[in-house]
Amino acid sequence: DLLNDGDEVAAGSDPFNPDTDQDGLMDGMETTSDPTMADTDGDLFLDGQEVFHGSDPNNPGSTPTLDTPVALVDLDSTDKPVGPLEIWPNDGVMGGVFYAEAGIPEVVADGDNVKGVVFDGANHWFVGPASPLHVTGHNSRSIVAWVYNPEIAPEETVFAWSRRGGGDGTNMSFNHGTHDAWGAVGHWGNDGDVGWDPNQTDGDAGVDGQEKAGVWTFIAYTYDASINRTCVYTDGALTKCEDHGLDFATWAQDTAGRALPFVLGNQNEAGGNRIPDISASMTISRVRVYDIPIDAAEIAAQYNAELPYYEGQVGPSAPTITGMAHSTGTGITLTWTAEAGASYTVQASSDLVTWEDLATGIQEGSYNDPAVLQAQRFYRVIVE
Ligand SMILES: [Ca+2]
Ligand SMILES: [Ca+2]
Ligand SMILES: [Ca+2]
Ligand SMILES: [Ca+2]
Repeated sequence: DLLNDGDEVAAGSDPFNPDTDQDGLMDGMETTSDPTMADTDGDLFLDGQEVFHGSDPNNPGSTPTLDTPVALVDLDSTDKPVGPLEIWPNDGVMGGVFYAEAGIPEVVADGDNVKGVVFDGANHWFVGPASPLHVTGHNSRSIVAWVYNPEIAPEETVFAWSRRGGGDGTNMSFNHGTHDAWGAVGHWGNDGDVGWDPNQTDGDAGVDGQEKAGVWTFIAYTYDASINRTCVYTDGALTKCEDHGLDFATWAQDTAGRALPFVLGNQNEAGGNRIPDISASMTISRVRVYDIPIDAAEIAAQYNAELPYYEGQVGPSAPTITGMAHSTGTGITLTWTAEAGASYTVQASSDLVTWEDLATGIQEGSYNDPAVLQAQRFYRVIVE
């Protein structure tokens, strides 16, 4: 971008973030679109989102179909050599790199040769490209990650953008923590925050959530702006959803007007800097970020596809419900794919938000629910 790195650092801008208009395309990638206009053709879709999803950023008659997940960020430690990792290349469509801003974390391989990057909870985090404007504001987004968290603190950040400090609904942090209000997601404020406990929307009990310590676990976050709903998932299965009353206004710039970056293992403060307090103390193996709300089937498919790499340290595969039979007098019978040695919980809901346990400790792959006199009733099956 014609500034040398020393001048950029001296001026407070970021030599790794040369995306002048913050549309997700670095200046050098804008070969046909305008590098100083985020939406060159004025069709309300940013140049980056158009290019990533296959539409023409110079033709307002060409707009993206946002139904296929395309990873903007794809960080994968499993193909990296063991040892210090100062620069973590982004394999996602945005390109660029994440760099170690303070201490330099290391890639390690455990006894089963499963690789991840160890974050020490003090000086380890990475700063990446600027968050594009189409995942800030009141826009949809998703994050998935494979993490191994030996001990879980109330708030430990896996991936973040925007910035802390408020107001409500302005931050974006995906966490692996025990806090029932914001252990999973920090959007800032009680309305927006989400924890890992399906039965708690606030409070600080921190004892019965679905965050898992001491095992490899696949965690996922989705925010669907069209219905203002956040959902979080554990090991391919839905943990909980929360519907929000406020309009999100996720920050794109810091208080000095500089583009806020994606951050792995920490969050941005209001001034665009990072402090150690809420950084990750865990091993992170893979992270991907999307600019659409990916659905439950996609999350289960990703979990099942990558599970073999972590096999032996995580639980059985997420079950697939294979049948729902109804007959008068006996109710509804669910059947699913059960694995030997696994136990399952069946839950029901009338609104996909609040779930109740119908039965736990089921070893076989079927369950009969006699309570069917309701307008609508949803079911899910979770591996225990
Ligand atoms: Ca750009
Ligand atoms: Ca542009
Ligand atoms: Ca456009
Ligand atoms: Ca277009």
